Amino acid sequence: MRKALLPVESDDAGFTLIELTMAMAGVSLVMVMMIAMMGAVTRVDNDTTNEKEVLDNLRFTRLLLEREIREADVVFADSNDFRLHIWSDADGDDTLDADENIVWTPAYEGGGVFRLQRRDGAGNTLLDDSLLVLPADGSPLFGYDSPPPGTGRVTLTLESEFRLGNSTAARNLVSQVSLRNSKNAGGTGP
Ligand SMILES: [Ca+2]
Repeated sequence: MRKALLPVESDDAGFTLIELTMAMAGVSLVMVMMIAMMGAVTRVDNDTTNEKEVLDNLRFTRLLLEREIREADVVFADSNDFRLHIWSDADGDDTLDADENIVWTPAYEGGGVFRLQRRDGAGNTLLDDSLLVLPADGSPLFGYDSPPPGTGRVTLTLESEFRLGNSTAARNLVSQVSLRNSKNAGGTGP
């Protein structure tokens, strides 16, 4: 009895080994597929995170500039496509105080990328977080409805690049801001 059973047990063992090998191969295949899928999901997730971060920064920069331009009283004549020179009479005393004499210019970081820098006459300097590039469509950073100092509305074109897979993509935000307190509609500033 016992002897008769032995070969059967042996056969069972061999069959189980083949089964096990096949099962392991199957599991390996599924794991490889899962890892590949997770890689793809992570890449898409990274792209989305990059784009979201860039857009969040751009929106914050736009908010900062919009608020400042809206409150500005004068856009000085030396303003141009890449330089915005304004007077924001914060204390309303009709006098140009040092900290109300504000210049926004690009500060180049290299590699075609720059940050906006805000300087005032009191020596305060602020460097914005957004990494900007020149607008691909050739739009100026600062556009004017009428040449400074007769400006009543400033158009901002803020553009950033972010990684998309193995390449880069660009997003821009365009915003038109009217000077609410304009003292220089007639074209004369201090
Ligand atoms: Ca003042």
